[in-house]
Amino acid sequence: MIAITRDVSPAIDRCELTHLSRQPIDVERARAQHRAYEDALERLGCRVVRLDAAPELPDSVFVEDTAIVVSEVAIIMRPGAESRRAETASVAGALGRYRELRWIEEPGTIDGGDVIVCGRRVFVGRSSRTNEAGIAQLRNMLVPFGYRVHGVDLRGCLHLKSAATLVSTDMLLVNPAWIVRDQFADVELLAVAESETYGANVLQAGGGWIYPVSFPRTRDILERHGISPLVVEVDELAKAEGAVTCCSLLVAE
Ligand code: CIR
Repeated sequence: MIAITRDVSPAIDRCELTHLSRQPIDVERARAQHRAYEDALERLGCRVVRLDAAPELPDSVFVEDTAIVVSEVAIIMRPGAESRRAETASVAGALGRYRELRWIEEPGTIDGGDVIVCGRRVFVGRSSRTNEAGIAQLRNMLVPFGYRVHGVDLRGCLHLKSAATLVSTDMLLVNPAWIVRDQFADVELLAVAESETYGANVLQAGGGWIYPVSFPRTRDILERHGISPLVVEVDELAKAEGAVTCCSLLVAE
């Protein structure tokens, strides 16, 4: 498994913010947390391919939003925030070594953080970043490979993956307040601890999981279900509204 990452931009304190108010971000601390996250990926058996920081692109550390990768193809997103569109070029350059590329085009917009690939089912959140035209383009690209693409509603959060992430092929960790349960038929839903609103973002990578230290109650719930994640500090990156899935793009070799 390859994990594509990108170093933290020195301009990260000019990041997009939707649900959080701006707080100063310590770039060196964010970088240290990002390195520790990359170490965790390596401990899980991933080979980290780190792209250079982009000083002019504040949110570029959040590579998840720029593409989705399945075994047949990589689809380069057209991010919903205009300030993030230029992030895709260098990610496409890296992904082109491993997959044939397709591109979401205007008027479509999708952030990769809105896309969950669950076996042959693909859930795409209708968010402030992802529109129906983008979902329709993604569907047209993936249906020929045997995937079913389902648009799902979310409320109160930035991306679908703020509200739900995969812990296994048929189980999602979710914040029930931010999704519509019925839209995930046949998938087991494991709820976060009620007090840990932002706890639904866990990264399954290589042979295990990566999870923020900040959600101990939900971690207990995961452990009780046999999921023992490596724990990382990402509170500096969280000030930019990022979490653990958004800092890598996983490419199965
Ligand atoms: C943004 O608003 O686009 C960034 N500040 C945060 C993106 C986080 N991405 C993700 O969770 N997939």
